Parts: sequence; C-alpha cells; structure tokens
Amino acid sequence: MVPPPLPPPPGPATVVAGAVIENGRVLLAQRAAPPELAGRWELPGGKIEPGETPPDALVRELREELGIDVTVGEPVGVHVPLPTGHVLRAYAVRRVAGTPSALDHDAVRWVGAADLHEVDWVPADREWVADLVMLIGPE
Ligand code: 523
Repeated sequence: MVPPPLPPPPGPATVVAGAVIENGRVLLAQRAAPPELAGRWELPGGKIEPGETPPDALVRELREELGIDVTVGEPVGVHVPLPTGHVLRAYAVRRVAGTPSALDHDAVRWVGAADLHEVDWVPADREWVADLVMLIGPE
C-alpha cells in the first residue's frame, strides 16, 4: 500500500526570489507570463516544492530559469503577501557558475542602483527597491 501524501504544512505557501548582485548591479528577469505580469521585471525565482527549504527552491529555480548555480545568503527586505495567497521572500544569492540566460523569461538584464526606481517591476518586487539600493551601494 502506498501511504497517502502528507498534507501541506500550515501557513501560506512560499515563493522565493533571488538577488544576484555583481559589480554594482542586480540581475533582473522579464516575465513571459501570466498576461497581467508579462513584460514586467522581477527578481527571478518560484514556488517552493514539497520537501524543499527556501534555499533549496531558489537554487533549483535559478538553475532551471537562468542556467546558473548559486549559493543562498541573507534574506532581503520584507515578506510580501501575493494576491495568489502565497508569501514572497527574497534572498541575496551569489553566482558560482554559469552565464544567466532567459530560459523561462523574455529577457534578463543587469541594473544599477540609480536605475532601480525606473524599472517596470512586477508589483510585489517594488517593495524591495530601497533594500536593493542599499545592498548594491552607490554607483
Ligand atoms: N512572483 C512575484 N515576484 C517574483 C517571483 C519569483 C514570483 O510576484 N520575484 C509571483 C508571480 C506568481 C507567483 O509569484 O504569482 C509564482 O511565481 P512563478 O510563476 O515564477 O513561480 P513558478 O516558477 O514556481 O511557477 P510555475 O510556472 O507555476 O511552476
């Protein structure tokens, strides 16, 4: 007999996002979907799957979506509630291998602190602009 699947843990499901910062710029990705978010820019990431920790999920998502290997560092900014009922959490990450490519997005680009306010962000990620400016430092 195969046991029934465990129920999901209590509390809202988590979406994780990664801030790759190099040479005074952070890596942003342009969403391809859903229609209401397509064309807008985010810190790349995705939903935590059963059995994963947030860092596990972030390592997997950035490998799948950008083709890079990262190590996960400190949390960035506040936890942001999403309209979907998920909670979105960001972490600073360090790229250890690979060149970022838009495998799941429409585009990727590196953005410096001075330009972060002008980005056409997905609404939730705009919460982190001041935190990212502090992390990146002045240009
Ligand atoms: N966000 C968001 N900002 C942000 C991410 C990574 C995700 O607002 N930086 C939102 C967008 C979606 C939800 O979080 O409403 C799930 O993100 P998604 O679609 O990137 O998660 P995946 O990649 O796990 O999604 P599936 O395609 O369903 O596997």
